[in-house]
Amino acid sequence: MLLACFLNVQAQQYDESKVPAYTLPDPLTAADGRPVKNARTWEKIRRPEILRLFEDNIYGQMPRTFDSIRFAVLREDPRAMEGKALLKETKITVYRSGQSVSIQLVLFVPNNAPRPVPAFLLINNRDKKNTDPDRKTKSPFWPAEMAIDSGFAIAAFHVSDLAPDDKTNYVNGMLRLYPEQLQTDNGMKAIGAWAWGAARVMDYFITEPLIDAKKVAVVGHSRGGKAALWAAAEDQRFALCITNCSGNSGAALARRQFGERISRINTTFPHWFNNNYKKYNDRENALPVDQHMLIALIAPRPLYATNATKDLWADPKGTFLSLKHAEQVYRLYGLRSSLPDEPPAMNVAVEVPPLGYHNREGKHDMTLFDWAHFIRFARKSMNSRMAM
Ligand code: GTR
Repeated sequence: MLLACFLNVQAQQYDESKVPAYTLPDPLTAADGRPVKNARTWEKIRRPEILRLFEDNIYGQMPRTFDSIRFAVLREDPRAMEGKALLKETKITVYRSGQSVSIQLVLFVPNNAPRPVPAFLLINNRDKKNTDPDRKTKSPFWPAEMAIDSGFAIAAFHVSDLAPDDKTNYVNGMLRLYPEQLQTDNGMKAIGAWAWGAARVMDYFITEPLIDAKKVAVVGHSRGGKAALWAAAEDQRFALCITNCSGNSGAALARRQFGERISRINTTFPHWFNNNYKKYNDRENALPVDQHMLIALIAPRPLYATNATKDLWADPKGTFLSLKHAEQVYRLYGLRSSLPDEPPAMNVAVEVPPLGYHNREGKHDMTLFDWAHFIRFARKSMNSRMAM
């Protein structure tokens, strides 16, 4: 067993010259061979096909129905952050078939910006202290003061409310409402559950007069970044997606087999993706999709992806290439990407919508540098003619 683990770790590689030749599945050829030449055919035929392929082969189904949803205010402080912001904590409870699940949402809204305001929503996969409503802990992972000073609301929920991040306990969350998901090979697991949670927060934002629900960015780091991508792909109400160091099964191309691979992620985290995904362990080329098609599902909405130079595990180049290969779908909407042909130098941000990217100096993390660029990109997205 130990030896097997060791061999598995050894199988990951960081040598660009060892990236195999590969052919990506074409986002613009429909299953019946028809070329997709305009946004209409993309939306009517090809986009639903690709969404289905991701559901069936990677992230699982996304249940859309439930019996009811309730929003209960737990705490409201109009003079939080020394008067700069309103703090509102809300319990979002979803009911189905006699079961319920609750999401605890922390939200700060700037007091000096015209309401309703645009918002960032973080899918928090790290310690809850990172999103401290009392601001005793001020973490760069969720720099609420920075967002508030920039005129944005900022919200967060913790992944454990939806599915504990654990291969046995992940079922003890929203999946209690959807036990049928556990009976099928294309049923959702933890990453799907976290993305589903983001969609329920959006259900709440739509009823919240403080928030401009047409201007909500879903943000996630690493495994949270995978969930943010999936949330934005599944729920087109998100105006913008920010995926930080999301790597394998996130924004990085699987076929490059660089850094983390499908076999490894499925072994270490068997509770993240559906059962069918295990068929692609060491068989990346057999997948009917690659991750550029996940980016394409977010088009024409703006997307910002990041990497960190010391985080080769998440394949910075493969992430950049994924965005490049999604450009063709943005073009169907008349949107030109400003991404250069080659990845930009370290710390150089391409922050022109619809596709933004940077590779920050440093390790696997989400920092003030990253957030400063998210804010600039979100601002530009809002000021342009695009979705946000
Ligand atoms: C790693 C995993 C990555 C990424 C990361 C994280 O162990 O291999 O895919 O999700 O965890 O979430 O920080």
